[in-house]
Amino acid sequence: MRHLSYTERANYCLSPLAKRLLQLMDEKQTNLTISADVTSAQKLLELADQLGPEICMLKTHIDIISDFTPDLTHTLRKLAHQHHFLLFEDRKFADIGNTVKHQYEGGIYHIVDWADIINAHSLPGPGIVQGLAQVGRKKNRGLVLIAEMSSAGHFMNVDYIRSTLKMAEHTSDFVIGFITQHALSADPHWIHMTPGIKLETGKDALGQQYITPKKAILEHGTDIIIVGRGIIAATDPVAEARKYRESGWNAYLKRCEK
Ligand code: 5BU
Repeated sequence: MRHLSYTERANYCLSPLAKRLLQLMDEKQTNLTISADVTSAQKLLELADQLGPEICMLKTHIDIISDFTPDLTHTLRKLAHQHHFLLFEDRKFADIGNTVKHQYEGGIYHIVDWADIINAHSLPGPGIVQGLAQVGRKKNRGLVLIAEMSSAGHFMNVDYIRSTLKMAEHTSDFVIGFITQHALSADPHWIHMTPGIKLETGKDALGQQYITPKKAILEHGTDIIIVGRGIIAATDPVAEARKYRESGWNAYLKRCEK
């Protein structure tokens, strides 16, 4: 069977946000997400502005910013609108439903007000999805469940991954897909996102493991490549982002031909 394009798959999505993301990738011809892991607000905004035209999503760790003010997330939203990308806060919620509701909505960061997408561990069971959905659904947000991490020695075995997919299956109007190293399902509405990406395979000193964009998309069947240091630590991040973009996009085009 021929692999469907992102746009064709958008028709199968119950979540309007998932639909938008899939369409946006084809319109903009990019399946690249930048992981903007910097600690200064100004640096984050600079990256968002410079790399905005190349990406489908900008992934943040808002709690590593040392000079956070609400103005930062307002400006990030403006840039997201201007350059047509979505904001993904890599918060990795991992608590009971009632607690994650507060963490998502309140505190200093008010994540639900600016992040289109958040992620969570499936470990606590379905209550975590229900809690986040109570906050995020009414704002048309989307949740990505972490099925399989990129780090060496993680405990996410085949049963865990399978259970994560099963847990998501009842709530696909809010859960839009997975963080994973391999596609979990052939259902066209699920979006598979892969961190631990570099143009050359390898690892860092703290257990991160890298595969190439081509391997993730063509061999492992995932949809979105998430790249941090491969781009932001380069001397010319824009030129480097274009290389990753091209590599990820060509792999997707090749997959569509199969
Ligand atoms: P890197 O610089 O490309 O290694 O950054 C990867 C980013 O993706 C970083 O923000 C991590 O927190 C994030 N990440 C990951 O690397 N692996 C995972 O399994 C998950 C998130 Br979930």
